Amino acid sequence: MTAFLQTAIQGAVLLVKLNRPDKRNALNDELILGIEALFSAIPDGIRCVVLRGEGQHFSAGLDLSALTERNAVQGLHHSRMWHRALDRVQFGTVPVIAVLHGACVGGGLELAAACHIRVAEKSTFYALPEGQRGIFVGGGASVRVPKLIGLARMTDMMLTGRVYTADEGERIGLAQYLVENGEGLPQALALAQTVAGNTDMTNYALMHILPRIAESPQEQGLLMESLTAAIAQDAPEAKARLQDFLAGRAKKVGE
Ligand code: 1HE
Repeated sequence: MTAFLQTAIQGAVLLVKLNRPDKRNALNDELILGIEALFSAIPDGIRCVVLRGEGQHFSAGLDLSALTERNAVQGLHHSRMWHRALDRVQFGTVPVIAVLHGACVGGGLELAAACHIRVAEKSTFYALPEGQRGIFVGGGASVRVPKLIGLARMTDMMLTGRVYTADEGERIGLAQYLVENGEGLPQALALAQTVAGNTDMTNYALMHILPRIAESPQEQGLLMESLTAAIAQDAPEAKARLQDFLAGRAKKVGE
């Protein structure tokens, strides 16, 4: 595996760190291919991933140094490589929680948007500088970012270079959690414990079925929902959890 990615296992959680701090975790091909390989082969026993960045920033996005050498067709293949890699993050085998701090810009935001939960520390800032650099997003932002914040906000970010602060980012939907600096990892690990404790079917449905339902016409979406609900409730572990609640052994909502 590339030295630009560091991994550690903590129980059922795989900790993954972007490890290129001298370049602000700029994402070169080695890193993107490393992400694709890692998320294609999550070890057995891992039930959740926590992804973060070494140094002062989550990621400065695409490594711009390689960009000047590519022609159009090479650029097309490069963008498709990013799509493959970030699809492995979004549609892999386990949910992924990103811990954001400092810059979460360009391709860094594209990577974060492929994760299932984003925990942002107060130092986080978000931007899509592609517009100002004369290029276009190529790592999936045009599909994933409008789903988080809406088309109008993404258009504004790219037309004007607008930078959103951590507080604003949480308000508009770039992150689901906002925490003090240094609290991102503990918060993500606590969430990861909960996620890891879900049934396999629940996590699979949330990662793979819900996004497809959300993009379906109503009739197909509702049918897929019913099928998913029927399969989920049929599982013995689901029945056991319901019995636990009825017998007063399970937590109430909010406990
Ligand atoms: C880089 C990159 C990079 C830093 N590619 N080398 N992304 C951007 O347009 C963001 C560009 N980066 C920045 O605006 C700033 O670096 C930060 C705000 C993220 C951080 O600032 P700072 O002061 O902490 O660091 P720095 O001094 O700017 O950078 C430190 C080193 O990292 C420096 O190299 P050095 O050899 O002079 O030490 C920088 O050149 C290098 N560096 N960011 C290459 N991005 C799939 S399509 C996605 C398209 C995009 O992502 S476009 C957006 C790219």
